[in-house]
Amino acid sequence: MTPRLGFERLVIATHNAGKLREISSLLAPYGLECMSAGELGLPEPDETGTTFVENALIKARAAAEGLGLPALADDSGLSVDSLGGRPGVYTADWAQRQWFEGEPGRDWYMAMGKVEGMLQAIGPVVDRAAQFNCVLAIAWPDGQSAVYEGVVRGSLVWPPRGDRGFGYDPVFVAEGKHETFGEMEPDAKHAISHRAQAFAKLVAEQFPR
Ligand code: ITT
Repeated sequence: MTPRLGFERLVIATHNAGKLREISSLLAPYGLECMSAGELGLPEPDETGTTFVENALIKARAAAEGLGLPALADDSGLSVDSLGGRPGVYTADWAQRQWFEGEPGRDWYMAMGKVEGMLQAIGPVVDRAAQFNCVLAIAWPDGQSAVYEGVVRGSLVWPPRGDRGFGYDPVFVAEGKHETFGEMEPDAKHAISHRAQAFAKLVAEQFPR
């Protein structure tokens, strides 16, 4: 049987501020006390897996074991059909680590440009279909775990549009939409995103009515 979260403290095992914002807002109605691995000073584990599931479990388990509390991790990424699914699990790695006004971060504009450059190198007419995947993993200090997956299909636009969201949001338009994730209201993204879909499965199992 899948273990369940009680009304307890939950560590959100991410160091990505954009993800933390979205996960905190998705979790807000469920009455858990949430803390992030970043604010608790937990180091980032090496993401040595080759799948979203493996990496999500690595992050959730490292936090649950390190802090003795249940932990929720997110491993996600952008997979572009014409690039054979790249960058996929390596999505974050395609953005160089940089310092922005004294804060560590990544250069997302450069990463979006790299994807676009590879698409344009294929030729003037190229399939721009892509998807975001998200795996949410919960790990408990006793070694139990559960995983939930979500996908949203769409296509890539250039140049980037919108300064809401994070990461590759400004170049991704979900199927049936016209605005990029970077232009959408946060609630509109939450209604359809890969993370929201994984979260809906988590809620169905962890917080059944
Ligand atoms: P943590 O491991 O600390 O959670 P990370 O940024 O390293 O943070 P990932 O390894 O899962 O996380 O990398 C996923 C990358 O995919 C992330 O950095 C974003 O650039 C991108 N990504 C995932 N979900 C996204 C979304 O909703 N919108 C835009 N980009 C997204």
